[in-house]
Amino acid sequence: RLRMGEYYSYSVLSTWLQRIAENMPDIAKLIKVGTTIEGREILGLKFGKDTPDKKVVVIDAGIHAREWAAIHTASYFINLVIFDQSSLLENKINFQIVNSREGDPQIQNYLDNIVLYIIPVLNPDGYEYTRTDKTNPRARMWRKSRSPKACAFDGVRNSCCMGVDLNRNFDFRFSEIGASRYPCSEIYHGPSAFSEPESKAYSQFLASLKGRLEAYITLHSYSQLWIYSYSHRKFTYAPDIDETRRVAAKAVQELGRMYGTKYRHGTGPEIIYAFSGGSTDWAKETLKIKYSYTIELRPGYEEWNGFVLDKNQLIPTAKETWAGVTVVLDEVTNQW
Ligand code: 0X9
Ligand code: ZN
Repeated sequence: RLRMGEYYSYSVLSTWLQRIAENMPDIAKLIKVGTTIEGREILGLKFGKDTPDKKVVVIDAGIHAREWAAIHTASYFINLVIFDQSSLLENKINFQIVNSREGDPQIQNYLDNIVLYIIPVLNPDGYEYTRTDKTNPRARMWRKSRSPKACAFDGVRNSCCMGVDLNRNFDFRFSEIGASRYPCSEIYHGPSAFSEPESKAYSQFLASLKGRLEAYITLHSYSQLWIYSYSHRKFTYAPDIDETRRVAAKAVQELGRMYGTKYRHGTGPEIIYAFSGGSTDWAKETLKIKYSYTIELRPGYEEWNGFVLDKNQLIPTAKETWAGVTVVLDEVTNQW
């Protein structure tokens, strides 16, 4: 078990995921989404017995390198699921129900009824780069992937920079709005949709679940927002927007009940800004997912540099987010 409330390197996280899968094969399976530009494996865990009729929920984090609180939150979710499950297993093995903690019946219910995937770091190259901040102070604020330099004439000179904003590289209204064609921009969308191995592999992974994928949640930071489709233009919604809104409203209410953290919900242009090429919009449109949410975790938008979240806020952030996420999981598990 990893002690929560800390930040870990990608290699520690990867080993942790592998160990969980090795030691608890009945609970978790290791999944390999793909390989990054620098050769790292994008790993995740699959929970719940897979039968073809079961609905699937996918939760990811870390598509943006500097959003460490999101990566911690996804790791916390994994810990939550395996801890409750393993205590349940121990009970079974030891035939010792007395004195030992029962597995959380709510989590047990999820795993009986759905297949849950958690991928804690979609952009491990970027994440590892942000962790070199001891020697390179600017690295902590890196957002993009670490793809090789690309160049473009910006009106003054030919500028070359590394990295693509993977959350602008999905094939949903690619390059239309809120994205840049200049490689030195933080929101550089890349040369073409799915030009990057990370976003391409991930889209193929999600597409392989088409028809069964009922909810897709991507964790970001920060601003305390619960965002749904579509983001490219105001007043542009999917047909089931009322249901989407209803569940989002309920989720932020449930989230706030724990510590009073205030979230707002809405589409991108309603509550922050318009942009295109993001994962949730692509998933909503292409895979026709019912619940497709981007969650911007703590702190609030008034904070100046909220990407660096104090360690003592990590566990509360993860806990309240789980409370919100359970609203979505409940909708999926209780709908037949
Ligand atoms: O710009 C982004 O990619 C997200 N914000 S962040 O500060 N984490 O970079 C915005 C995601 C908004 N999502 C949708 N409007 N779908
Ligand atoms: Zn982000």
